[in-house]
Amino acid sequence: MTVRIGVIGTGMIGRDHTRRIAQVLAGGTIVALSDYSPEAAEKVRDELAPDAKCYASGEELIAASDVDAVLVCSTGSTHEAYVLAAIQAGKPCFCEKPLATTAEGARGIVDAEVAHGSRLVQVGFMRRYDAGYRMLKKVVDSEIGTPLIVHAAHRNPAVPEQYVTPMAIHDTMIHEIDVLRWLLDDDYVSAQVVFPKASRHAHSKVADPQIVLLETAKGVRIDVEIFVNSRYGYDIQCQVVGEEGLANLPEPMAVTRRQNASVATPILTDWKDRFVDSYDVELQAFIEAAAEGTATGPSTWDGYVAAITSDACVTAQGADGAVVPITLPERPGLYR
Ligand code: ISE
Repeated sequence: MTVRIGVIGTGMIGRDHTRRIAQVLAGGTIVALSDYSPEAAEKVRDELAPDAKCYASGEELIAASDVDAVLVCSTGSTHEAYVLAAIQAGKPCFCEKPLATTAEGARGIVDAEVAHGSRLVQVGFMRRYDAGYRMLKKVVDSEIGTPLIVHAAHRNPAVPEQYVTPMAIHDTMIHEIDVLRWLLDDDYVSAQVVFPKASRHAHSKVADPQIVLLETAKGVRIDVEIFVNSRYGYDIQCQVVGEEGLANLPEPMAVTRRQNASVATPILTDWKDRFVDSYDVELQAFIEAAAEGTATGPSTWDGYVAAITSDACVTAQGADGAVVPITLPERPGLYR
């Protein structure tokens, strides 16, 4: 079966996912597009999916009888309503992060999916599909003994003026929040944020860098450095310290040069390049599950837990170094 897919939001990531489905992946076809700017949707249709129909609203696209599954790639504040509408229509739905902009909103989606009775939603936490993180997880699961500590870093070269301190959590560290839970098969119980001396390259509305300290239910301590004006590149680091050894996230493949009395390995600068292959793998998984009328991978529950944890981290940013507890409600059977 070819899954007939509608894409809501044809900006950067929506356009890129349209290209993937139209040109790279198997089993899906783009039949519908919509964007708050109709011209933007038409442009993507003309370039990548000439047979797709453009809809005036996401709601109309979801309701269309020839749309089997939906990709929500619009601006974050609109995700919740579209995902709820897709569940209501019983259609598999891939939602870019965040699932909702508030934990309460994400909870509403959990409740709707539980009421539906089976999984329909995959959240776009693509790092779980990255070959490097998958290799790391294999080693953590079986070779270095019980994990004790994680040292992680998320560095961007620079961020625009609109990027403010809470975005370091909601927009940037949200990836570590999800992937480290998955890597350790654990949940967080507390968060604390400390601020080192600020970089002179950071503009006035973002405290940069920051160190987020998380503690898990199993007692693992995690430190994540978020440094969004690092200048030198886009650099994602993750080291797990276990009882029997250490494991490091592999570096992206790059050609090392020995020249002029030095050894040099280039570092990426654009975050869109760093996990480019994992976007292909996550969307192929979505298409395959959608063909069966279901969803796999990062769930609504994972999106909800990420929202609760993000809120605690943002509270911790304003708590002068205090430890903020994280309490999760009981996990519904659907997500066990
Ligand atoms: C962006 O939205 C991402 O998803 C990137 O992975 C992250 O590095 C960046 O800081 C975010 O703005």
